[in-house]
Order: sequence, then structure tokens, then C-alpha cells
Amino acid sequence: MLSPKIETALNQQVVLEAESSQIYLAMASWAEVEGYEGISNFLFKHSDEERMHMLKLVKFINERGGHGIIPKLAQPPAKYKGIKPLFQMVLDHEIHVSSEINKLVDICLKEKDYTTHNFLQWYVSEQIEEEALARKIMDKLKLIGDDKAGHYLFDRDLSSIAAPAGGGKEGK
Ligand code: OFO
Repeated sequence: MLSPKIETALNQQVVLEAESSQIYLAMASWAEVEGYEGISNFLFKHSDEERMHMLKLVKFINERGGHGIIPKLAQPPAKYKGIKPLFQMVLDHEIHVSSEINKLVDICLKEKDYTTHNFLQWYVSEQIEEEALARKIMDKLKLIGDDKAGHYLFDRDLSSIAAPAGGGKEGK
């Protein structure tokens, strides 16, 4: 059984995962309209994964006697200044998500909720992978700079880069 404190904290994480999915969906749509096929595929997939992160939390909350609340979401930006600023936003967002997951883990330890603590370890590993991937992408973009041919190749490459953490993993 979840304590009200843990239930509230988990529901806040539901909001964050839902927002992540929504933001990446908006980015994917922008990239598609701009003609970046590889980038948009990558982001559509990333958006789906974030939705799975949200669902996994909702199911866990419900299984533990709580109530997973489906939040109302704000409209994310429709336009982005370019590929590099967009992926910088992805990296910053993932860093933010990791820090929120860490706070959740901390609350579980303080509340002695070891079941939820154990459940959250999946998110801890997931965030390590997602942050590492976002950093790898930013490193590539820094190398490419403003080179248009480089952007073309980057877009092509992104289709083949493994999608963010856990794309084909169990439990997604
Ligand atoms: Fe990348 O945010 Fe989910 O966990």
C-alpha cells in the first residue's frame, strides 16, 4: 500500500513523463515538417517511450492501492530554432527528469518504502541511458556545426541510432 506522500510524488512523475512524451511529439512533428525524416522518426519513437514510462507508473500506482491520475497537459512549443537547440532542449529535459527521479528515490528511502524504491531503479537506469544518448547526439552536432551536408548525414544517421534507452526492453 502506498503512503499518500509517495502516491502524490509518483503522480507528479506521471505528469513529468506525460509532458516529456508531449514535448517530444511536438518536436517530432516540427522535424517532420522541416523535412528531417530521421530526426522525426527518432523523436516520434522517443515520445512513445515516454508514454510507456508514464503508463508503467500509472499501473504501479494502481496496483499498489493508489490512483494514477492522468494529467492535463500544456501545449509545447510548435516551432524550434534548429536541430542543435532542439537537442540541447532534449538533453536539458532528460537531466531534469533524472534529478526528479533521484528526488523520488530519496523520498522512498526516507519513507522506508522499499517496494517503490525497487520499482524506481528501472527509471534510474533508463535515465542514465537516455542522458548518455542525448549527450552523444549533442557531441555529434557540435562536431557538425553549421554544415548543411553534415546535417543531412546526421538526419540519416539518427534513424539508425538506437532509440533512447529501453526501446526494445521488457517492461516498457
Ligand atoms: Fe526520459 O523520461 Fe522517462 O523516464
